[in-house]
Amino acid sequence: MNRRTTAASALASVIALTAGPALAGCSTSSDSGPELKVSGAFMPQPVGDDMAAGFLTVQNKGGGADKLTSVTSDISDDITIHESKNQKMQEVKAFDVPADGELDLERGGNHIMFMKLKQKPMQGEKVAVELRFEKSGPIKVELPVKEPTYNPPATMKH
Ligand SMILES: [Cu+2]
Repeated sequence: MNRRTTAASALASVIALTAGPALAGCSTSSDSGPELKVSGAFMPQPVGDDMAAGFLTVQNKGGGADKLTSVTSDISDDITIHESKNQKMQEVKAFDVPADGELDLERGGNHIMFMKLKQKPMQGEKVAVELRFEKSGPIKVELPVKEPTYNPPATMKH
């Protein structure tokens, strides 16, 4: 009699234990989205008073692609993103930030274009911008203002 009761409660606890992992299995993993990080940002001190360009790299360590869709800053209400092709630049709607890859904005290529500057950024200052993406939340970055001819050394590309 006593023995049977023990067996029954042992069986009950086995059932209780197996219910646990089944519930835990409901949690979803979210490692498939983009994971963005910005590095190497700078702005060459503009030559004129009216417009400037900004450069940076957006790294994506996540498994999902994203897009840079717009940029805002206090120094200008007219900021667009441009690509350069055959020595000419043109506005684009978005830049791709590939999954497990990066978006490079660099001199002679893709860049952020600041028009109708409210004040001219001077070397040594920093320009705060906010990058907006299709999927990821906005990222705030400070662009150190460098000499007009500044070009960072090329980094290893993969
Ligand atoms: Cu441009």
